[in-house]
Amino acid sequence: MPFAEPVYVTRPLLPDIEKFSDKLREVWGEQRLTNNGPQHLALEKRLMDVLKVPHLSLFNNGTIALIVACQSLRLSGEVITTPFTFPATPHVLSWNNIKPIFCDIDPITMNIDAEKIETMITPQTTGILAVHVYGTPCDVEKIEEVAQRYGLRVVYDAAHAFGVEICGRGIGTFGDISMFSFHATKLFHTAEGGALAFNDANLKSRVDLLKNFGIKNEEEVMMPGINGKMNEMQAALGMVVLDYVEEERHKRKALLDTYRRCLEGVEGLTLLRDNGDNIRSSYQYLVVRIDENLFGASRDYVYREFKRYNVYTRKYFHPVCSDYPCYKNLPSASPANLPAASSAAREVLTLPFYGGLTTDDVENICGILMSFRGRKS
Ligand code: T4K
Repeated sequence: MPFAEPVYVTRPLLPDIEKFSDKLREVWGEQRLTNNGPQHLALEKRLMDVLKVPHLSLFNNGTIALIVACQSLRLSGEVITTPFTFPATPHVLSWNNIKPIFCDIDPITMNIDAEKIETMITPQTTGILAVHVYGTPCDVEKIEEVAQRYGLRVVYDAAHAFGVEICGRGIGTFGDISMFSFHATKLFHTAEGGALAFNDANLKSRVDLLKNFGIKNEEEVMMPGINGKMNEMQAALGMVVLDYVEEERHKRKALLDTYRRCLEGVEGLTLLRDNGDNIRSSYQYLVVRIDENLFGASRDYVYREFKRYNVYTRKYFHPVCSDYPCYKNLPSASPANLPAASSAAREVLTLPFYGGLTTDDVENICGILMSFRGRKS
């Protein structure tokens, strides 16, 4: 039976509207709508605690934050990155006049293959832009080792990794800078928004100048900055949403357990690996890989047929960025160079995953998926 109402891949975490109204009243009272107002300052402070990072700067979205991260580290020439990500990742390099060099991914974690990074380094390489895809941490130790040996900067796109910790250490403390996205579709959100986190205290003033046109004071403009500021309505929403994040994490954990109970062990289906007790999860996406030969139905068939049941899954991340017209002619974009990324992009499907779903909903979704078995493409 199709669902009566559409079931999407995600739905934003919406707090009690009265609580948000109360916060908006505070904003109205201050008559301060943007440019480092009290909500902005309060959220910045709270997020440093929650994410366990020593320094943090809020932004109007994650993409602008990542553009500023590259600027603030003065990246140039070539930067090694992954093709298996959202378009924003390589695009921020292009917007900084940097050539993305695509490195293949690890077939299990689907993150950049840290063992291969070294083979892509040239005299033009200035940095590594790695993504904690679906919130699974990259091989941060190996990446740091290679970066140190070659004097490269490391930026992590942690768009999916809100609240992730490795042995109790905040994921935003690895590398030179990490970017978090606070888009509506993320576990924690400010409708649109993002942040940069870093360990180096000296970066704070440079990042904050770059996101405010380079303005130091009324007399001095220090550099060609951009407008990357988060406004007070976004920050106020974030202050309220933050109160609901732990509850949402628990709900998602229960849904994940149901997905595992229903789908683990099914031939041809592989759920994203459980990262074990040392890794705190972001519970951001529920991803399954579909092996067409073993499951007897292709990922594209499953994606299409789900719609007939009012279930709207997503193929994050197909197509791979190296196939976009703007990148496909780069030598590193050749599919022969990227076999693991190409096969992941053919097989992955992101299933509905958000606290508003019930156990019954998830059991129904899994039942529908199982009914596609053996139906080929
Ligand atoms: N790096 C990585 C690795 C990223 O994944 C992203 C963003 C970025 C960088 C850039 O960060 P931001 O600049 O966005 O902060 C969505 C998000 O828009 C995007 O933020 C996210 N990654 C990406 C993975 O997913 P779309 O184009 O798939 O979104 P959309 O509008 O199709 O939404 C997906 C589903 O969510 C809809 O079918 C219904 C539901 N939805 C969505 C919105 C916006 C709602 O129920 N309510 C909503 O308000 O990109």
